[in-house]
Amino acid sequence: MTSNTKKKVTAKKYELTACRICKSQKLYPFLDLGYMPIPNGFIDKKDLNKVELNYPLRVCVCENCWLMQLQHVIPAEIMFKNYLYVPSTSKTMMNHFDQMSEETLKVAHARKDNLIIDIGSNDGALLSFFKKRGVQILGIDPAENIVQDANKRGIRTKCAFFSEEVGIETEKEFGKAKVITATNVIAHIDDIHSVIKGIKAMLHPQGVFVMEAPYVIDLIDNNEFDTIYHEHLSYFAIRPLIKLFEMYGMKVIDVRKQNIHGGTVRVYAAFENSNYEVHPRVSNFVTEETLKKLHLRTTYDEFARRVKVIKQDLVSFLKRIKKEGRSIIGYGASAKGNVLTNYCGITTELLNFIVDSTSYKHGKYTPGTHIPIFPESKLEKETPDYALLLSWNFAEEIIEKNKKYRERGGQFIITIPYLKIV
Ligand code: JHZ
Repeated sequence: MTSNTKKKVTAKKYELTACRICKSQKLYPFLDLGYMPIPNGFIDKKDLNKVELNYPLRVCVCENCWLMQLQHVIPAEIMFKNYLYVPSTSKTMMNHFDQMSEETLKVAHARKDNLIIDIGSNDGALLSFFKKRGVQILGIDPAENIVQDANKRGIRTKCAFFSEEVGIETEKEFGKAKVITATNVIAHIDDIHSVIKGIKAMLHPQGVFVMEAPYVIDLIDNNEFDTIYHEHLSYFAIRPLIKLFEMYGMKVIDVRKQNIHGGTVRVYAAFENSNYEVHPRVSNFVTEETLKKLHLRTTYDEFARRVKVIKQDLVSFLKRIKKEGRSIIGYGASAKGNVLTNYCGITTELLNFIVDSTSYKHGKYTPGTHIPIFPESKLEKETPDYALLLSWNFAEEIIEKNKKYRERGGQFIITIPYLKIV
């Protein structure tokens, strides 16, 4: 464990002054997770003693449209230009994308000559399934390292931060898209209005836009506080999204709940005057959001209270078993794991190391907490007493593939929605 200098970056500089969607200034702050490094800012060994910038991680909710959002916005260039997260190392993710590509093409009545554009296409995990189904594909992503790899593997990808200008330019170069997808990326973009304008520029008049994002009801109900990090600027419910699309002559035509990432919504939108009808599921979601009291401060205050309890319970449990002489490691060097460990002050005093399936992350150290990351095979070799599941969203896949570890007495610690041992 090294002790580098942590530098707090002035909160004022990045503070939000109005709601990202409706521009109201009635922002109610309810949870402060402290100062943290950027969530995917994994560190090379040679940089461990360098100054590490820590930014405020606080959440508020707009009391006009009830969009939950971060109170501070860290510039995208700092977070996404060189990116280490890729979805394709998880079987669960790949099955999810396979199903998504099939469903989306059906909803949009797409033909083989239609263009499908994926915003935030990362390593082309989703586009690879569209390609397999024979349609034309184009990815747009800002991470230079990942875009290079995607193009080498035959996934046509343009390197850019998506915006209105990029949308207009892309339409001129490639024509209209029948389907535009955006999984886990709209919540990451500050100027959401520019994004919708860019989508409008590229979308065919009878096309569909499909986005996925963690659903705020699941996040609150299941205490998924570690999904709150600097990359995730917005935490979507359906009601604020309907409002956003309406501002631009578009309508939400369907919403389908997905089990991925602790509960996600897949939202379909199209032009107001297109042929698509609005599915009754859309109003069911809106009703549910009222029943769940997303329009009341107490819902958010209660959530913040539970987060503090989780922290206390987890830290005292880890300290106790460590004192008893047990060995503990982390499983999954996820962004959410970096939030959990930084918020709870979990360093190498408690976790010996973390294992992860992403080769880009091997040999690096977690931001802030400086825990070394190794390939998953190290779990087999060392058989620690406990593995703290830092990617609880893939619990099923991870627990299933580590049967041998469990047979030898190894146990998994799961933190979300509450502390349990498997
Ligand atoms: P995972 C990322 O968040 C970043 P993270 C991003 N901001 C986002 O929105 C969400 O995804 C959706 C590893 N793993 O998906 C791989 C194993 O080691 O929870 C990953 O490093 N073995 C775009 O980083 C990590 O766990 C396995 O068997 O919080 C999972 O990261 C499996 C299945 C995964 O996302």
